[in-house]
Amino acid sequence: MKNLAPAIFPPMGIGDAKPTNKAVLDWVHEIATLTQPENVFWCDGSERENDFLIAESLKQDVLIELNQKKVPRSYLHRSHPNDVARVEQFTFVCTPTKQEAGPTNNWSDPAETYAKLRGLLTGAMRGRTMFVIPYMMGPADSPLAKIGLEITDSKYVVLSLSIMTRMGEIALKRLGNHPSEEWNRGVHSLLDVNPERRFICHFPQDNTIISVGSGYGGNVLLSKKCLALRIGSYLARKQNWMAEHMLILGVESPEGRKHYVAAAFPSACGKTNFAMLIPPAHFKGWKVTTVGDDIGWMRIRDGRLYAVNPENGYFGVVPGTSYKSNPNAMRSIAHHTIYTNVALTDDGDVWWEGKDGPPPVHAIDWRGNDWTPQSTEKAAHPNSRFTTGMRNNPALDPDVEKGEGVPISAIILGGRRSDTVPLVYQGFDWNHGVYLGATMASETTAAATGAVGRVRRDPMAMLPFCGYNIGEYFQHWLDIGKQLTNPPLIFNVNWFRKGADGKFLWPGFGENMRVLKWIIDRCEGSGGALKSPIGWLPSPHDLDLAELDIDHNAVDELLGLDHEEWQKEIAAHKEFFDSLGGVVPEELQKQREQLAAGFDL
Ligand code: GTP
Ligand code: SPV
Ligand code: MN
Repeated sequence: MKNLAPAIFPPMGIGDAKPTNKAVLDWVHEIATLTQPENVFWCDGSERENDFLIAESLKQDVLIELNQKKVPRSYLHRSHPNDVARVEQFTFVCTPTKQEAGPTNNWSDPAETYAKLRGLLTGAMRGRTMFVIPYMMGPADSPLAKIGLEITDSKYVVLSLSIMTRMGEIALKRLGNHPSEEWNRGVHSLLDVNPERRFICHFPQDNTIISVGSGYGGNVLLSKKCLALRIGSYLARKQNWMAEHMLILGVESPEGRKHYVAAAFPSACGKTNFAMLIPPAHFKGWKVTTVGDDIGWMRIRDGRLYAVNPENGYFGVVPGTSYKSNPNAMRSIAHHTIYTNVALTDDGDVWWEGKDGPPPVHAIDWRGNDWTPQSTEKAAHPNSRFTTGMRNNPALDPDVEKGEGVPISAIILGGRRSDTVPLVYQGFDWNHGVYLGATMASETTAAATGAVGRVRRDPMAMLPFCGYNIGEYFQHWLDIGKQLTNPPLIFNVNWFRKGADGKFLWPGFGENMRVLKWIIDRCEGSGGALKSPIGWLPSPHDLDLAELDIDHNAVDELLGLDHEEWQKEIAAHKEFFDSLGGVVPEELQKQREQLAAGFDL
C-alpha cells in the first residue's frame, strides 16, 4: 500500500521540541498515515508558538479576540451548541473483558472499537494540520509524573493544553529515549463535531485514549479526565497509588501550623471554589492555599498519603464566579485566559450569570445570538468554562512543584444534596470513610449532558472517571488503608442542603472556612463532636459561627439527622450496592449493616 503519510521528519513545528523516542515517532507516523493531514506540527508550548496559534485561531474564528485592555491576552471560544459538556453515554472503557470495566462503565470490545475508530479516523485530518503535543502530568521530579502525547486537529486543544499541562521540552526530556518507557497515547479528532460520531474511548491495557467528534474540554483535553483519572486510576491500582477526583488545599493557622486536605466533590459541586477559599474576616491570620482544584494523585510515604496535583492550570466553571464568591478565581481569570461559551459584551469584555455588577444592556450570548437582560435564554452556558494557568492564582501553594507531594491530613467527601446529608460529619475510621465515599450521592449538574438535579450515587465523585471495575476500586481504597500507619481522617460535607423555602441553608464559599476549621481541629485532636449512627457530628457550639449572620434553626437543620430521610438513604445505599451485581467488598456490606443497625433498621 502506498504510504500516504506526509513527511514528518524532521519535526515541523516552529518550536524546539525534538522528539527522539522511536516508539513515539513510529506512533505519530502511524496516526499520520491513517488520518492523512496536510502537515504535522510538533508543539512545544512556547510563547512564540502560542502567538502563532492564537493568530491562526483568530483568522479561522476558533478564537474571538477580547478587549485586551479589559482582559489582557484572553480569548473567547465558542464550542458547537451540541457540544458543551462531557458525554458520559458516549464514554467507553475498552478493557479486554466487560467484567474488568465493571458495572458502572460503558464497555465495548477493544478490537471492535479500534476497528470502528480507525474507520472514523481514516483521512479525518485531510486538509488540516495534525498537532503532536508532548506533555507531562505532575511535577518533573515526582515519582508519580506521567508522560502523555496527544495528537489533535484542534488548535483550541493545543492552546488549552499549553495552559493545563507542562508541555513540550520538559515532557520529552522526562520521557527519554527508551523504547519501553511508559507513556500515554492520545488521539483526538474533531471529525465533523457530530454527536452521532462522538466517542471517548479508553484502552487501559494499551495506555491509549481515542476521542472523536467533540471539541469540548472534558472530552478532548485528554490529559484531564481521560488520562489523569480514567487511565490514571487503572495505573494507580496496578502501581499501588491513588488517582482521585480531588482538589488539594493547604490551610495554615495564625501560629503557622499547616495541614493539607484533599476533597472529592462531583463535577460542578464546589472543588475549584473550595480550593481557592478566602477565610472570612473573623479568621484573621488563617491562610488557605491551592495545590490543585480538580485532580489529586496520592502515594504512600512513611505510612501517610502524599498528594500532587498533576495539572498545571484550571478548567473551571464560570457562572457564579465573582469577587464575592471567589476573588482568587476572578484574579486568576483577569488575564491570559481562554473563555469557552460565555457571553461577549459590546465593549469586548466577557460576561456571565453571577458576575459582579449589573448585566450588560446588550451582549452576544454563548451561541452567538443577541442577548438582553429581557432574554429568556442564559447569556453564558451553565457549563461555560475558563482555562487559566495555576500561576495566575494569587493563592497558589508554594509546594505545588514539590515532587514528593504534600502530606494529607484529611480527605473530605461531598455532594450536592438538598436534604438528608448534614453540613459536615466525620467517619469513624478509614474503612468507614471508604463506605462514606462508596455511598456518596449528588444531584446531577450541567457538567455532563443529561438531566440536571437528579440524585445519583457517585462513589468518591469517580462514577464517570473510574477506569476499571468499581468493586475493585473500593477494594483498592481498603487495601491502601491497610498500608497507612497515619491515615487521613475522612469527612463528608454538604454545602447544598436546602430549607423548606428551597433556599440554601448554608452561606457557603468563604464561610466554608468554619467547617474546614472544625476539620482541622479534629485532625489536631481538639474539636468537639457527638457520636451519631452516621459518624462524628459537630454540635452547633463545636463550629465557630461567630460573626456569621445565620439563624439558629438553620444551624440545627444543617446539623440534624432526620430519621425518615436516613431510612430512605440507607435503603438507597442497599439498592446501589445490589445494582452493582456482587462486586462490593464484604467489608462495605458490613459497614452498611452497622449503619442500618444504628438506626434500628
Ligand atoms: P468541576 O470543575 O466541574 O469539577 O466543578 P467544581 O467541583 O470545581 O465546582 P465549582 O467550584 O466550579 O462550583 C460549581 C458551582 O457550584 C458554581 O456555580 C459555584 O458557584 C457553586 N458553588 C461552589 N461552592 C459553593 C458553596 O459553597 N455553596 C453554594 N451554594 N454553591 C457553591
Ligand atoms: C468535570 O466535569 O468534572 C470537569 C469539567 O472538571 S471536564 O473537564 O469537562 O470534565
Ligand atoms: Mn472545577
